[in-house]
Amino acid sequence: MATSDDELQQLLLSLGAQFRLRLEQELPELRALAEQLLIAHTVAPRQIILQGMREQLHKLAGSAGTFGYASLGAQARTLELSSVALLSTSNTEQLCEHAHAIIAFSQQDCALSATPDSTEKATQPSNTNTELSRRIYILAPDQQLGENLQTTLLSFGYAVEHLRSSAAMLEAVNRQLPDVLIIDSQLEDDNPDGLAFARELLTQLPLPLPLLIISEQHDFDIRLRAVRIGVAGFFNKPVNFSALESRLDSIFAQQRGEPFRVLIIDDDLELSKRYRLVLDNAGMQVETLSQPEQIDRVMHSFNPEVVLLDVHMPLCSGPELAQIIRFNDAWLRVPIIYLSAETDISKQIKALLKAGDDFVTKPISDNSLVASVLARAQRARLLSNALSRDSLTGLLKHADIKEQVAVEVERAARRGTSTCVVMLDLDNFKQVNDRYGHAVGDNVIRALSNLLRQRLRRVDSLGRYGGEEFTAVLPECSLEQAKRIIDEIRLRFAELPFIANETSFNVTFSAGIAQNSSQTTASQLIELADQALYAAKAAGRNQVHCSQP
Ligand code: GH3
Ligand code: MG
Ligand code: MG
Repeated sequence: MATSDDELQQLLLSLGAQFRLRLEQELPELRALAEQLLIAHTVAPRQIILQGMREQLHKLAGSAGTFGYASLGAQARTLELSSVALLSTSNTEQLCEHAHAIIAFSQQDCALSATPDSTEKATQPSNTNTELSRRIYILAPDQQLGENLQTTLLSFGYAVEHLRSSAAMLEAVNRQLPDVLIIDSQLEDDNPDGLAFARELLTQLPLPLPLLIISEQHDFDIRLRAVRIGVAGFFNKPVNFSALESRLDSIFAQQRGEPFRVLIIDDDLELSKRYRLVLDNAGMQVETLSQPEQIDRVMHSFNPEVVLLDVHMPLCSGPELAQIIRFNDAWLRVPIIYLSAETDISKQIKALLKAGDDFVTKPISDNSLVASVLARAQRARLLSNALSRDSLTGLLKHADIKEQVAVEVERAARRGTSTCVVMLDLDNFKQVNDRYGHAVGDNVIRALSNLLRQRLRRVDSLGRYGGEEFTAVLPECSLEQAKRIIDEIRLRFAELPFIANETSFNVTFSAGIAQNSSQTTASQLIELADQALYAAKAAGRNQVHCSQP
């Protein structure tokens, strides 16, 4: 794959930025674990919490250094070791001390800890946005447009500031970095060229930020200029707010991404170890396999999104193994990249014709390996998401969330942990559609799914169960915790203003929660949660009920 140095540099930069976003999500998760540890009074839950901490810290320790967070990585390593050391202790004082150390660690400023040179850091703007809302700055001279866009995006759970001049934008960016910039191509400044300002601004930022342009102009030239600055979206006026919000959503979906799962099959153990290290460092999750006959087991248990396959192996060749993989319909979509010292083009083509999608010639530089795998993995995930995710909300579809509930219920049964299932339904939603139209109703559905996504943890799964009905499964979560989280989301949602026909209105939802016991099956749990939801509706709506175990 031909990738220029500049592109690679960009890629590595954007990986760095993605890593920072990951930190912004993971540090609060660590903090939450530490808070749980402070209130856990018996051995078993303490051990589960410490294990969870250990896993998260281990990942951080392994990857932070590569992305320029050396000191953070070192601190994570120390804390990881003390988490392990405390696994068998019952000394409450030590555990409290550890929890407080983790809380202090989780509160550090991600943007600041990134720069190795401490004198440089002080002059850089910091992003202290540790709350979960994404921050958006809009630069648009038009007061009405700015306000309307602001209100709409607020209702989707974003933190939004509307600014009317480039000076105000610079001031805001220096105060706190946003997650996304939206800039009008025509300003009312001394220099009215919004794109020129945007380009200049992007070069000054300490990390690459996604940029959307809104514009009165329709010509090819302006769009070409926008592409050349690297914008993530271009919207003509009158701006279609819902299209713009969808774009934001897909930008954040990419950033939220779980690490890509990559399987390396090579009989050269040294080489696969090295590849593994490189891909690990780029934030991917890697498994290696040196015995081709184990392919089925690994494909099943690891479920890779990309397979890197050596061509010459003693027992069977790469193309043969690729064909065996393709025998299974479930794995037809997994991209297979051959890794080989073979430079004979005709042999490469033969291998590709048998099965497989791409060829990478050994030796390959670390950067090109990361770039090749990343490009394939991103495409594969987009495709797979397009098939299993609901197009309006991006959440799992009915069948997929049901399957996820089953997976979590089984896992909880094995581990003896508590899992909660939540059923959630918008109140009197028919009226919303009747009064304001179906399109506005769609926006409400999307706003709720956004809010749920932002408020729930990364380990929680969320699906659109039906039209205006959602299902969430919260692993390792007690009934009380689930009730508290969902109630908090309920209150926030009820406060969100929606606008239609120049008026503002609010919508509420009701929810039912059920907790697993040792015998409950996934479908029983969904049924129990549904009954609790029904009780919440019957009791007057806008409330959360728990199924009584
Ligand atoms: P309740 O409080 O009892 O849940 O009242 P409700 O009006 O919400 O309940 P009902 O189930 O009778 O109506 C659900 C409505 O949701 C009916 C349907 O038109 C609407 N709906 C379902 N899917 C969608 C969708 O994708 N978009 C929009 N805009 N509306 C939808
Ligand atoms: Mg309803
Ligand atoms: Mg309904």
